Amino acid sequence: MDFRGSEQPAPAAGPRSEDALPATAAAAVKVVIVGGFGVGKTTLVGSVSEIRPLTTEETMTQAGVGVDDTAGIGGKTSTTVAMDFGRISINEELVLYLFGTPGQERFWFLWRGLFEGALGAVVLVDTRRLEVSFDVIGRLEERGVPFVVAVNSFPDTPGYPVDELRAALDLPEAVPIVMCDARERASSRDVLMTLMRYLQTLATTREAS
Ligand SMILES: Nc1nc2c(ncn2[C@@H]2O[C@H](COP(=O)(O)OP(=O)(O)OP(=O)(O)O)[C@@H](O)[C@H]2O)c(=O)[nH]1
Ligand SMILES: [Mg+2]
Repeated sequence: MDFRGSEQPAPAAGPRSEDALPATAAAAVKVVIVGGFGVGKTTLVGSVSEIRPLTTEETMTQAGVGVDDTAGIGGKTSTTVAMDFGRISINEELVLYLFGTPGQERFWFLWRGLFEGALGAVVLVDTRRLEVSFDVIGRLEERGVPFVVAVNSFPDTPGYPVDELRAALDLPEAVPIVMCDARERASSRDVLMTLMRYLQTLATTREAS
């Protein structure tokens, strides 16, 4: 028998202290991170999650040529084929569960499940390719899921006045638009805080009426 290559499997990683849910956690909210292909959804979930994020990245291959629109996202080598998952505690009591959606249209059939029970969404936008966000926003509006828009800044992202962006995306005045760098934990956290404040405002308005 040839034992070459029969390395012992690495011992299963034990539970990590940061994976444990804080004992004080009293409420959990499901949030989805949506947006077109390659706008930085996986990056945002990964930067902000306090647990090791679950990702379902697959290497992009020749098979995707002509199917996946990679114009404007040169250098990207992998893509989400099912979902991203992460978790962040906003305070001692409130925990957000983050679900990143796949950006490529051929995987959008998965959205239905990912949206179930979601209280709100973050739409990540790349201003160099605004058109990939139109359908995404339309689908959220159809489903009645409240959302905020986060503009992910890439090095050659042209400046885009917020008013023009709101007009281009046809967004109501009330929908918050924030700038972010999805690679930065603090910035990604700010986006989620904006969403939580917006949901709170909507709930208060609903109660008052
Ligand atoms: N400069 C810069 N690069 C970023 C930023 N966010 C993401 N990237 C890079 O852009 C590429 C796309 O990021 P992903 O997070 O995979 O995008 P995605 O939206 O999850 O992509 P799909 O799941 O394929 O739709 C990666 O190579 C990231 O390193 C950012 O804020 N700034
Ligand atoms: Mg992704």
